[in-house]
Amino acid sequence: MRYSFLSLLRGAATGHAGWPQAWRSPSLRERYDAVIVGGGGHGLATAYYLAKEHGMSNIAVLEKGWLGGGNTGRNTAVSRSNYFYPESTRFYERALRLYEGLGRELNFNIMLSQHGQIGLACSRHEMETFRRWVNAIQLNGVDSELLSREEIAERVPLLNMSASARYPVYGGFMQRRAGISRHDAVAWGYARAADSLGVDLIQHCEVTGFDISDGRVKGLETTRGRVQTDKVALAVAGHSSVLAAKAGLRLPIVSQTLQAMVSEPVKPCLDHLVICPSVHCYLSQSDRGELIIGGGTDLYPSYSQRGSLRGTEAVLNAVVALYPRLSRLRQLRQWGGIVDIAPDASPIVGKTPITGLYLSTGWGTGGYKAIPAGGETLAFTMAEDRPHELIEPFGLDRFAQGRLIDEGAAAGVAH
Ligand code: FAD
Ligand code: PYC
Repeated sequence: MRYSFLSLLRGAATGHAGWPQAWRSPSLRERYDAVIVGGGGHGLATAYYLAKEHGMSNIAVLEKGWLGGGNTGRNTAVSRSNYFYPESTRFYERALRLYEGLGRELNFNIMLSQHGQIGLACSRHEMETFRRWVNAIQLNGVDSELLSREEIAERVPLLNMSASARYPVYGGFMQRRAGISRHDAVAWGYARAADSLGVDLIQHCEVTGFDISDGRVKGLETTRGRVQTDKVALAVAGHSSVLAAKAGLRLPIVSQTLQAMVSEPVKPCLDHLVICPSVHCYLSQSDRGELIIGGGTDLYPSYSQRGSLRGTEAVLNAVVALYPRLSRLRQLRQWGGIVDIAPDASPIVGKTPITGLYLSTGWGTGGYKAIPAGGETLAFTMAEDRPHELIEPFGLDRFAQGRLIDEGAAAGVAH
C-alpha cells in the first residue's frame, strides 16, 4: 500500500477515516500447509519469507495476543553484528544487511538509524579483552574498531570521564553500522507484507496443545478450535519451554524478565548507542529525544512483563554514575519482556526430533536484531525440511553433541 503526501495530509485532517486496514482479520481455516505460532517479529518474518521465497501461501500465524505485543514490541531495537564466533557473525551480519534494505523490501519506514554502537571498557583488563574481541570481529570480516579514552570523550561528551569516576573509562570499541530502528514498524511491515501474500494473521488465538502421532505433527489445538497442518514453527520467545513441553520436548531454556525504560524527551545529547558491559547498562537516544535505557535481566526465572524495582534501581544507579548530568532527568515509562535464554546464550533454531515441528527460540536479550535473517532461514528450513546453512550450527542437537556457541561473554549485556 502506498500513501501519497496528500493522502497522508487528508488522513491527518479526517482522523484517518476511510483508510484501509493494514491486514485482514480472517477466521481460522481447517487446514494450513504451515502454521507459525507467535506473531512477533520472528513468526511474522518466517511467514513472509515462506510466502515470498517459497511460494507457500496457505499459511497462518497464530498469536495469542496482538501482533508485535511480545518482546518484539518491548525491546530497545539495537541491531549490530559484532559477535565473537564466526557462526554468529555470519548469521547476524546477514540480519544487519537485510535490515539495511528492509524499509524498501517491505515498503514500510522502519526508521533505521545506524548511529554506531560504542562499548565502554572500565578496567585495563576489559580493554585487553576488547582488543582481542575487536581482532576476532575484524577477522570475521565485520567492521569494528578500538577507541581510545580520548576518542570516547569526544564522541560521548555526556560521560563522566573524571579520574575518580566510579566507572572509569579506559577506552572502548565501536561498530559504526550498528544502530536502532522502529520495532513496531518491523512487526507491522512484515505483517502487512505477509498478509498481502495471502498469509492469515490470526490474533487472540492461543495454541494450547498438539496433535502428534508416529513422531509427526498432524495439527494444533487452539482457543479457536483445532487446525490441521504438518508443519509447525514455534516462535513464542519467553513461552517456548512451556509450549514445547506440551509437544513432549524439553528445551534447555530459562525464561527471565528483561526490562527497559525511557526518559522524558530532551534535545539531542547522545549521538551513539553506548553499552557498558561491566555494569550492565546501555543508553541511546531515539529520534523523539527520549533516552532509551536498559541493562541486564532480573536474575531469576520469571514470566512477568514488568521487572523488579531492584532491577530498575540498579540500571538507573549505573546511568547516574556514568552520566551524572542525567541525574535530574525524569523517567517516562518502564516495562519488561520475558526472554528465553539458552545455556550458551545463542539461539536455538531449526528442526526438532518431531517431524514437522520447528523451533525459533533462545533469542534471549538479542533476537530483535536477528528477525530478518531468523525469518529467512527458518522459512528455508521449513520449506526444504533441512537446515539453512546459516542456522545449522544453532540446532537443538548442539546440546547433545556438546557444540555450544558460547556468546554469553561476547554479547556485552544481559547474559
Ligand atoms: P516475541 O516478539 O516475544 O513474539 C512471540 C509471540 O508469541 C508473542 O507475541 C506471544 O504473545 C506469542 N505467544 C506465546 N505463546 C503463545 C501461544 N501459546 N499461542 C500463540 N501465541 C503465543 N534484542 C535485540 O536484538 N536488541 C535489543 O536492543 C533488544 N532489547 C531488548 C529489550 C527488552 C526489554 C527485551 C524484553 C528484549 C530485548 N531484545 C533485544 C530481545 C528481543 O526483543 C527478542 O529476542 C525478540 O523480540 C524475540 O522475537 P520473537 O518474535 O521470537 O518473540
Ligand atoms: O543484543 O545488542 C543487543 C542488546 C542491546 C540491548 C539489549 N540487547
